Amino acid sequence: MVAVDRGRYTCLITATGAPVTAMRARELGRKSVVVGDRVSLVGDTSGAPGALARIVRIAERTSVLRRTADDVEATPEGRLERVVVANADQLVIVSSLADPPPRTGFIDRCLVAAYDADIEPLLCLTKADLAGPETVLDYYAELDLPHLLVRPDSALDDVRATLAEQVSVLVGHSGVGKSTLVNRLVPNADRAVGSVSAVGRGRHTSSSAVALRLPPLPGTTGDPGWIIDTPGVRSFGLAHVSADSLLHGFPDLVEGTTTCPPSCEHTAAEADCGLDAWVAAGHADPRRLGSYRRLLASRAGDVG
Ligand SMILES: Nc1nc2c(ncn2[C@@H]2O[C@H](COP(=O)(O)OP(=O)(O)OP(=O)(O)O)[C@@H](O)[C@H]2O)c(=O)[nH]1
Ligand SMILES: [Mg+2]
Repeated sequence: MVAVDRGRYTCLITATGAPVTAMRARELGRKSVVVGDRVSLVGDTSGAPGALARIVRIAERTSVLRRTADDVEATPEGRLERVVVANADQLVIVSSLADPPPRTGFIDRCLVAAYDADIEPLLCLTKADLAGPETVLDYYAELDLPHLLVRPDSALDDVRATLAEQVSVLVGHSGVGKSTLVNRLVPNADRAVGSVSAVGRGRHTSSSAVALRLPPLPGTTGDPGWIIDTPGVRSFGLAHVSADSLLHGFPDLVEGTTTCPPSCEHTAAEADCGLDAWVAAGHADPRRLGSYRRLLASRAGDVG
């Protein structure tokens, strides 16, 4: 299933790639169908104008990317339906280097979500024509986090190679250039692109997730992969991730907890938390520890 609009699901037939419009069949019960789901269809699967098939089964998912709109409930965007994508292999965290500026706190949250969903994270830094990536890359220096740099005139060969044979989902703030990138990668994608001036006033150019098949790579017959464009988000709520699992988003800190006393919660209030010594010894960036502890605190309801 590649797109949904007001209860009408666009599905592509596996063998032919032909689009079919479908609705949920009653037998699905309360199960939601999300972009990326592999589904079984019955009824009129001709794809003719006006034809409507029914989704009767959702195949077991290899991954589920969840986002909880937990910490922005007071804003209109916070009440938006959470973004959920199924069967993605790669989480492409899109962050512009300027306009809007990068926010490592947001990227850290996406990393937690990726590790929690068992999806490989990839950092995609856009608008490299406006600012350099050094500050962001320095922050992630201790992490084995692959990254791509995108500028309006870059050839995108490295991007295409990284997306090949994968189902990749783009996530990021509004205005960072997700749809711009998708339009460059997929001719005829026709994703609406916004102006950055609208960002911050709660305007999102893309309003729903869409999966698109990437065009074949020149000179190869391999699977070029799929890319899923999603609407911009203000925050990446992690209420569904347990406090223990939060640490998985910080692989640079994990080893530092081996010297912690039993049942250490790793907060700043823990007198003997091993993470303080780990950072003091230069094994990890103190800003990463700060970010981890802010996440722990926001889960406990101390900080927004
Ligand atoms: N200078 C510069 N501008 C860019 C680049 N990529 C995108 N933009 C501009 O950034 C603005 C927002 O781009 P979009 O692609 O609509 O951003 P988006 O992430 O899809 O935003 P939402 O759909 O709201 O989540 C547009 O005006 C683009 O032209 C880039 O590499 N450099
Ligand atoms: Mg967009």
